[in-house]
Amino acid sequence: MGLSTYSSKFPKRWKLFIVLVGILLIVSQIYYIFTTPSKQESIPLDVERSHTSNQPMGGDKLPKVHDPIIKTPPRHSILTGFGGFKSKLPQLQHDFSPEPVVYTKLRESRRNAIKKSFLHGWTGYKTYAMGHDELKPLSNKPKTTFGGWGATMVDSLSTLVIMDLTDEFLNVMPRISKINFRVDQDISVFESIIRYLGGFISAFELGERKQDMLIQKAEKLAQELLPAFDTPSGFPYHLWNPAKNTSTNQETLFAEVGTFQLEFMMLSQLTGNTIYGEKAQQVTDFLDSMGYEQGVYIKGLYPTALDTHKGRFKDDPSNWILAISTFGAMGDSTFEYFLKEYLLMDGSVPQYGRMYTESINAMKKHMLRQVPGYDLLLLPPFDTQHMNHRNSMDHLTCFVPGMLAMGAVTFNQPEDMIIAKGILETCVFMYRTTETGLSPENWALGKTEEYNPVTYNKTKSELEKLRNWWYDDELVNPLILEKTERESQNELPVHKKKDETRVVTEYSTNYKLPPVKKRPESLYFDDKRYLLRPETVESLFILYRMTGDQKYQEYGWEIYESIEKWCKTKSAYASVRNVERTPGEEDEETEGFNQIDSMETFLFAETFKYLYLLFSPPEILSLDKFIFNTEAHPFVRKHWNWDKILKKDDV
Ligand code: DMJ
Repeated sequence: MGLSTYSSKFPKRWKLFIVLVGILLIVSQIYYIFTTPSKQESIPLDVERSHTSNQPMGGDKLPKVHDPIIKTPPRHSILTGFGGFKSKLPQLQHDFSPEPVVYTKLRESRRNAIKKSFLHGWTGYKTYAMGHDELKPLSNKPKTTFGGWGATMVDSLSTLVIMDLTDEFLNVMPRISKINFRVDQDISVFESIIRYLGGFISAFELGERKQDMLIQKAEKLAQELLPAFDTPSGFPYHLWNPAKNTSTNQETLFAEVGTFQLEFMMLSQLTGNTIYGEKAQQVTDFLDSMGYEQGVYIKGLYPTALDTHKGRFKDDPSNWILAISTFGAMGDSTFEYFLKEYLLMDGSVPQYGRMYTESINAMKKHMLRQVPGYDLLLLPPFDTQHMNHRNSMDHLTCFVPGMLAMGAVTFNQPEDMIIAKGILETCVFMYRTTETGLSPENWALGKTEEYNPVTYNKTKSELEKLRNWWYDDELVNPLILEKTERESQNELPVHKKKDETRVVTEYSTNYKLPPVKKRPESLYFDDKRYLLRPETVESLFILYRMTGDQKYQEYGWEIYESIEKWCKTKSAYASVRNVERTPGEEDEETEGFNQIDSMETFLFAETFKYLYLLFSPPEILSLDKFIFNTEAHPFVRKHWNWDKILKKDDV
């Protein structure tokens, strides 16, 4: 019997009833689809962009987001990362245990205090210098330092999102949309990339890709900068004039040729235009291929000064500074980007990991110095041509502990974690030992010795004592005792084993840091200014997130309190002239005492952000879900598709 015959036997009013029920079911289904919240763990990120020409290249396609931005509870916020992402690499963050309520209260009160400080500086900038690059925090005058495009405004964007300052974030959008990058000025390619380009990309992502204008601005800026890469070597010029399309000099620095790859790779992903990522890869390949003929004397330890036309490091035997390799000013962030590129690509490009480990192994072999009897490690510049070390270290080098700690876990190098902690103790010591509790810009230690894991952090008498068992027949070789302990540990499940990098989280509301040790005799300060720099708090944030050791939070809080005490001005925050100087009887305590009329944009982009994150719940901006560019702008980790950019099977 056919369906039609069957249905024709149905009475008319039943037919009508069935049709009505059908319509009701369809309508309720449609209503359900549009009103029920997504069951995915996080807000979908891969929203199709409204213009079709530049589709994102990421693999995971998800529906549009309809919720209002930012004000979503943390668990479902983009700040907890891309829900579908699980890295193939080892987990970086410590497994934090749940917090007791009293501790949460303390942590939150500190986090709020830091947000208030950020707002104090931000309000000053808005009041006196909105749209300019910087505010001079004593004279309340604007200052042009980076093209006049509003560097503080753009560098603050990702922090505004992270601190849940949605209105402030939205209020600056109209100004940002008006920025014109084609100026007749020499602008720094490096600074424009890390502060502006990184700022736009990160804000676009953290704003859940709702502000298309941000990615359009990023691309506009990158288009202005692309001609600066048209050099014989492919290394970008140090300075570039977008209006004249020229550069005035052909010299550049190691840090400047290796600190655009993350931003350019991300830009290619987000716009679909592969040119940026290709440029980035070309430069990395060129660096990778450089050897003795190009001025690299030790594999992995690249010197500082480069010639963009000749495509080699600068070489002049009479100028000792040229073959210097450093993890501080002028070298720093290229080493950082080797590791972070490896992480961004989730380990799929071994080249970056190899380049990173080559550099770190050479650094450990040649550059690292220890201070007898202290847990301090010094990482001074090294003359790769004459094989000798310098005595000084700058605050900029203090990003290294964070980098080394992440590398230690990524490449399973436990010793790197010990070194990270040692260098971080040095950086923190430079804060804790001064009158103001702020670190100098540069310090030197006359008496150091080569880093030696066997004798590191041991005094002469401790070393002597360690051998006492030799001469006492009653005593047993400590290694035999240790072995017995190790054997008993082996019976424990893996996650309970004692391990340098993972300790049980302890939460105390009354944590007492040990008093600072006496200064080593040979310590002196080359440059006593504190310029509001972030590197030490950056490493404290990373080390805290990786170890769960509360000591790092307490160090950070001390630093924050010193910034509040000595850097705050009526309108914002100022750099400090001399970290050793506090008002004496002879000093009139006038406003601006010991302060410099300068507030760099990284105070907003980095220093306050890292301090805030140090006291945020650990799932916010987890190291396993985000990569921070060198200016602390977070980029989302996910399974991007790199094939189109790299166009090769094995790099
Ligand atoms: C920042 O602009 C970046 O971190 C850069 O890599 C070097 N240092 C400054 C802040 O000190």
